[in-house]
Amino acid sequence: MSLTLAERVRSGDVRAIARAISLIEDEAASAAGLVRDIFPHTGHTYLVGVTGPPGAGKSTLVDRLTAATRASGETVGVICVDPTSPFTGGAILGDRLRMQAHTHDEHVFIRSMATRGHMGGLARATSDAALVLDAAGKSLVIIETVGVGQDEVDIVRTADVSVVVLVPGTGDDVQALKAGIMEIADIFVVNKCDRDGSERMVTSIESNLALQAYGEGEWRPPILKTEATTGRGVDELWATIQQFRTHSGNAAPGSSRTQSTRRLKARNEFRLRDLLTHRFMESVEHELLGPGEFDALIARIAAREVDPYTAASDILSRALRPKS
Ligand SMILES: Nc1nc2c(ncn2[C@@H]2O[C@H](COP(=O)(O)OP(=O)(O)OP(=O)(O)O)[C@@H](O)[C@H]2O)c(=O)[nH]1
Ligand SMILES: [Mg+2]
Repeated sequence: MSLTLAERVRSGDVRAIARAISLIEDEAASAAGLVRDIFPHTGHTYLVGVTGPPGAGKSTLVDRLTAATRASGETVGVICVDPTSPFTGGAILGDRLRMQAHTHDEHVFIRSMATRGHMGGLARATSDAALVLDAAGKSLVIIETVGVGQDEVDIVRTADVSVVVLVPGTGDDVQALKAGIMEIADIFVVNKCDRDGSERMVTSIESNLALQAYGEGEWRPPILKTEATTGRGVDELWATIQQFRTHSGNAAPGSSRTQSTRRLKARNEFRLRDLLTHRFMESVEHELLGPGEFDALIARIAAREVDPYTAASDILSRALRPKS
């Protein structure tokens, strides 16, 4: 009897994992069934989100971090999220090359994913891909994203630990990232500390943190310095991730325990809300409304023939009307 894709994923079959993630990426109809089949076997992976501005050295750092985690016996899945570029067509050759160190390690699975389809599609796809790696038995999954949009913030926010990578000499970055990313960082990394200005960057992050109030026993994001190209500081980063895990998982009663519970709730709430919104909009556009009707409605709003509130109410009442 031949095994199902879900069963092959669970056995850790590399080609099955790749195939499963492709189905998810393509939003194939069979992806929902796959997630349904593997879901009961997930929930064992620790999810590490790594984000930061373009070129900060995230991939180099993730590569080094992977080596460090392997040395302590973790099996690792890496997902690099590539904001689809019209110039490269989303190919992420650079990351592939930088991560070649692990190509012969059967306990490391590396995959890049690109934005496709609707808004929010990326966060949905990466969280499903992480489920696949979870079901395949990876003890650690690292997701690398460029911290630019809401999608990226969503991805990192729902990870078990969020690592924000910044580099010296780009004080503007703190400003640019502050909106979403600064608040969700559990650990700050100032990479490229071989360059001038890394202390200034640390100070700049510290003054940002000083504006926030941390309660008794609450985790205050540490700021680490790394040089990903040589691996300097990477063991400390791995140790800090483990400290955070211990802190949020089983430390003193009270705030700490609730922190990981809150993360988990946030992740599942995000999943459900996101999926429901996506499904609802799909059925509105493709089932409830006739061909072209959605666009026509948008044009009518532009022409001030109808206001957006009335348009939305009309759609909603049509969607909720019992079928006769
Ligand atoms: N000097 C120095 N260069 C570094 C360091 N870490 C990474 N780099 C270099 O910075 C460049 C970008 O590194 P990547 O790892 O691709 O950076 P990234 O953040 O993954 O880039 P994107 O995914 O394209 O946003 C490469 O040329 C790296 O060799 C470091 O610690 N010091
Ligand atoms: Mg990268």
